[in-house]
Amino acid sequence: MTGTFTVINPATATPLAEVPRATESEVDAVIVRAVAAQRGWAALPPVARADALREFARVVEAHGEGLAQLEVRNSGHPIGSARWEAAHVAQVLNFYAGAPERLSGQQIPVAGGLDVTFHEPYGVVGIIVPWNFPMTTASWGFAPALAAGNAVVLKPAELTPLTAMRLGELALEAGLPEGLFQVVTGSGSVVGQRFVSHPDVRKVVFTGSTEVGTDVAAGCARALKPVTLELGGKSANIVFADADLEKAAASAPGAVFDNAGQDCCARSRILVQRSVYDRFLELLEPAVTAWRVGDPLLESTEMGPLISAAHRETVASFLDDARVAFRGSAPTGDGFWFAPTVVLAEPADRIAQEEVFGPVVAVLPFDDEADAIRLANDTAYGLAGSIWTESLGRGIRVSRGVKSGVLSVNSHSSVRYWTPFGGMKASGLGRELGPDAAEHFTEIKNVFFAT
Ligand code: TAP
Repeated sequence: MTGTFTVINPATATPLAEVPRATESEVDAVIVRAVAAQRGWAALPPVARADALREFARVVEAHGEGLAQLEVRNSGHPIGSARWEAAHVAQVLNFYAGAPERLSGQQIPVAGGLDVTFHEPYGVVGIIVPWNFPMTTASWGFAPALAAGNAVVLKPAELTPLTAMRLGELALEAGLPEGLFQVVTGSGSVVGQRFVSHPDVRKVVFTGSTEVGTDVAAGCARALKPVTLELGGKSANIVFADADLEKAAASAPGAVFDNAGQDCCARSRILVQRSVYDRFLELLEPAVTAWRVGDPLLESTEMGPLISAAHRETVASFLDDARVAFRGSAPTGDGFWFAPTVVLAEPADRIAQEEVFGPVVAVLPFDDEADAIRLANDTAYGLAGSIWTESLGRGIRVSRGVKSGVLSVNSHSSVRYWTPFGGMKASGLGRELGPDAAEHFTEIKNVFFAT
């Protein structure tokens, strides 16, 4: 190790842990162990891999409270959210524990013999995750990858490595073979880049910013390895005049301020039909000012701090030339606090185009359905979005017109482990979760048997 780095509690701005910073040769040693472990894992009967993943899920569930408490301290997530995240990891593992026995190929009619396809694991899969949802984003990669017979090397973000490290320990406690699921802490430019360049890492899953994701994809292209990218977003929450306005306004803060806006699916643009624009803002204001920001260990807290002092500065920079309509409140004192903020914007404004990744939402008016779709699509991103209308036909038309990977009508839900998740345009490449995710961690081999 070339040393360690310090992990900070963002709610108190105090040091929490010292974590090893892996060197490139240490990453290479980890990959050698992964290659060895993968051979034995892939050779197991499918039912044995399924049982092992169910046991991993059981152990994660049994340690759910500990994982949640750790996430609160490392990421500043409110305890209720952190408990949901820990439970979600166990659910994702359980869901993909059903996959090893379902990864069947095809028998294809051919002349003169028998043609069969096999779904074969890539080998070692490298997973690189960001700091905003450290546990869940990791599980979306490692659960289906392991189910499909791969070994996994996981690099958590330097800001939030603690729950990933704990999951690595729990995998061993659950009896997964040594080397099958390894967590490597260190910098993106060393550990992440080595996953991209190492010939024995045969697939990469990257969740993070569009900027770094583009570099990772270019590196994977050079190494001729597949990559899944889950990147940034600037999702629209579209409110039509015929919507249940009370419900739309009451739910809008949660759709953007959840996890302090550090959410790739944050509905950070609210597009409101002009005829109800003033009324909607009147309804939104009390919902925003009532948003409870504070100690993430309190059950009543809805929003914790931002992840770091540097990130708080970046978020604040978006307000320099913005028209602030109203703000909620946040603690003063230690911790990287930022009050929920509502800004009135024009389509070309920076705040309406770029991902803030903080608790700031831009509100923009639109005229009609076509205008709403045009504005919703008027950013580089295409991850998520919501449509509020009482008209079924409008809900169908607009959801088909908006170029985003995950949309919901009269709700803000984006994530269910059994439905596909991922972005269009600058928001990503490929899909995670859903019924097909384990297949995405296999290569198809076709074998012809002459008879
Ligand atoms: P990034 O700065 O892109 O970092 C993401 C991960 O990549 C971290 O582990 C980072 O390591 C690593 N990394 C940095 N440079 C690298 C390099 N050159 N090669 C390989 N890996 C490298 O993103 P972030 O700031 O942590 O996360 C915020 C972004 O993630 C937002 O844009 C957000 O929208 C996006 N996000 C998307 C989703 C989905 S599912 N679409 C989910 C969550 C977040 P270090 O820790 O060392 O920097």
